[in-house]
Amino acid sequence: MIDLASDTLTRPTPEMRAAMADAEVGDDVFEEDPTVQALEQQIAAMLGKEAALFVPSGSMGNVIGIRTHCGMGDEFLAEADSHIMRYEQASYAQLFGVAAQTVAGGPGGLLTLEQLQGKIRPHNLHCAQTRLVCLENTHNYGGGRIQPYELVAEICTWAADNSLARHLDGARLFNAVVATGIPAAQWAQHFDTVSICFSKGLGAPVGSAICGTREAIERARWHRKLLGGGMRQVGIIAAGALYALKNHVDRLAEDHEKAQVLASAIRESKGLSLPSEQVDTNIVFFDVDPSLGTADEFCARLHDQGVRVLALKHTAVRAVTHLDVSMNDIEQVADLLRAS
Ligand code: TLP
Repeated sequence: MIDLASDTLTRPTPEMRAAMADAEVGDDVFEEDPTVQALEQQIAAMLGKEAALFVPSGSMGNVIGIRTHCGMGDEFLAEADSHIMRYEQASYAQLFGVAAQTVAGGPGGLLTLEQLQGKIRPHNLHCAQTRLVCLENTHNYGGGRIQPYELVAEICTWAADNSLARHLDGARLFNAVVATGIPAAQWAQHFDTVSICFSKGLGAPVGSAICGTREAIERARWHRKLLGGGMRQVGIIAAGALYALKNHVDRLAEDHEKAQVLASAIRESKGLSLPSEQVDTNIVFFDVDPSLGTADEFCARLHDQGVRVLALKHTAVRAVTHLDVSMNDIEQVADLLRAS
């Protein structure tokens, strides 16, 4: 099976496994795991932040990020198709009594400043209080699109001028870094907290980090413990993430090349089309013409031919490239798509 369901599927390479097997460990709830500390220092330095906290998942990183800035009765602004809005069970509401005000972005999940302006609720006892803006970069449901740097800077400046905190779901920030050449710290400087996933394109088996000021991360540590995310000799998995940061960032460019090969095949096919002509990183969403059946039926046929992709919308399919698929695999998938 050539598996393009997600970049979360990657398995640790032999070198990564060796780094994990050799990891020095300690009890991380006591803050005594040297490998976790090395990972936290490394990711904080790469993002130009004072501190970082290792968390089990991107979803936990996001809900902790939201909780760091919002309490009961507060609300945050987020794009309607962001991962936080679509795929995290409204955890901010279930767990912390925080509300969300969604704003429908344009193609690629792109938000503009004009769409956000006017959304901050007045300081009035009838209203939830708007405290935070969340952005996602790259935007998963938007097809891995990069939120343009100038726009991100403009939105965050506006948010700061209006006393709103900024949280970035940077699950795939390094894809944006590699694709644009804009360093991670430059993107991150506009945000109070940034959550980064090691278990997506970077290829580690488990883990994310939330990064910010020392003070924000101290609060985040309390919220992580509350959620049951305080882990013990977790250096054994942090070592995989540390290995990924040192060895798997630049290679994301290869995943982007593979996505371009898929995009070209889709452009040449009769029954498939790209909703937005642009494919920026490692995620390719494509529409399936009704003459080929539903997206589910199309995926089932590809599955029979040895390829897994996901029907994430009724008429659209997502393919994600990653380090466990070779260019040869991708050429095979491209042939199947081209003939569709
Ligand atoms: N995304 C997964 C699925 O949940 C859809 C995937 O296969 O793409 N932020 C973004 C932008 C994400 O894409 C994801 C996971 C998360 C956060 C959550 O990360 P985890 O799965 O570690 O909780």
